[in-house]
Amino acid sequence: MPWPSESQRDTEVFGLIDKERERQVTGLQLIASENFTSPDVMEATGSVLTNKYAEGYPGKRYYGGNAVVDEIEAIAIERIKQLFGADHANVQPHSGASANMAVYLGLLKPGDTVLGLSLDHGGHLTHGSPVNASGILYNFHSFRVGATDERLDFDQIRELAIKHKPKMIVAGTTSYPRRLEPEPFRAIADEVGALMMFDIAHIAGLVAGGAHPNPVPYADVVTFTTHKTLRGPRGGCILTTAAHAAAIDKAVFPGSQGGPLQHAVAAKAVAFHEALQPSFKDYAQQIVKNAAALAEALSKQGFRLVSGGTDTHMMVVDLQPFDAELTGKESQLVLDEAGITLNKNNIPNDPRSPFVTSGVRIGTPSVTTQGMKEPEMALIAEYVAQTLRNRNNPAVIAEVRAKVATLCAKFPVYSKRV
Ligand code: DSN
Repeated sequence: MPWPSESQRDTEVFGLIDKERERQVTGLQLIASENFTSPDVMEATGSVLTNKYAEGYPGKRYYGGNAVVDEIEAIAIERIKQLFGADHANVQPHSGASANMAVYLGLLKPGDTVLGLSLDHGGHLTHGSPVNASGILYNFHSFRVGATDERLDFDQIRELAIKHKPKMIVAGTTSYPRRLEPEPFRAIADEVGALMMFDIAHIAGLVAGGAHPNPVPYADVVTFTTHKTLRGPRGGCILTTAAHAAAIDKAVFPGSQGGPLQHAVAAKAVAFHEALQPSFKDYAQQIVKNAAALAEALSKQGFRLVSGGTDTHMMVVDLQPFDAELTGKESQLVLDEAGITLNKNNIPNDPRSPFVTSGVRIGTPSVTTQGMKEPEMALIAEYVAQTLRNRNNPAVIAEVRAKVATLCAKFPVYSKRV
């Protein structure tokens, strides 16, 4: 039987995809965990590889017909090992959360003690949140950022490690704007005999581009997503030392996943190729320069930056000094109307709930992919402030929406239809 004819095409969903493309390219995409993949990455994602089942690993599959898929997966593995200087790579995790859960499954026993950064201080759900399987299955204890400088406090982490004797220390963040030095984590892990896992989901592209220290030489395991600063398809990846390679592979398949998404694996390989090009270094550096420029411009507009600024691709903005009544929730909604997309985010010790929040998180990976630089960051800060100051004035919001569309038109994302 053939597929439905052209006249029966699902115009409803394809119409919505067109609408979403329009939204993405006519507005400012400032969600710190998003990016624009290249047309090549998208082509691989939408390829015939979506048809193939390939449980197992290159050279050891449970189905036939995997000669080509084996080559593709082997290329992805070699490229990511080269990019980060890793002993071993598993490119099959469907997401960052799947990657993290596979690491816990492979290296811990249920009930084992783990130390990680609290979600409301910039950690991740899979770093032991009580509502996540990590917090349900393992005995997580959380560290928090310092009360005054809002930075990681290694004295506190060391004290907690000595007190709780964790089997593993999880380093890594989703809304922490500062550099994550791997050495102090390694020193504490060694002191208490813990494994060290580094979740670099947010900063993988910065690490690959030399704009952030590489934790691979220090950590037992490094996990990340491929779709954030690394600019690949949605998905996850695990790098390990040779000592943990077999345990991690077994924990991904058959431990926690079935058939790998080989279209995503191929798209990862393409993204890794792109990240190996010299131009990716310029991209990573410019993301950081743009974030610094945006943070400075926002602070001139009266916002407070959590920890005083940023060393990475992102910043967390405390809205309270700008307007004590303004919440992250309302900011996200009204900025969306102005074509500026970001997400509400708790600030450390936030008096408001995660559904309301007193802050927003802003990132520069997408606008940097578009080619925007420091002068555009000053404009973005102006548009954000203008919208929020006039949040009850639809005419001003419409005016900003038009200015945002004009700015985005000067930096077209895709020159060919994707
Ligand atoms: N959703 C990701 C983020 O926005 O940081 C974390 O999983």
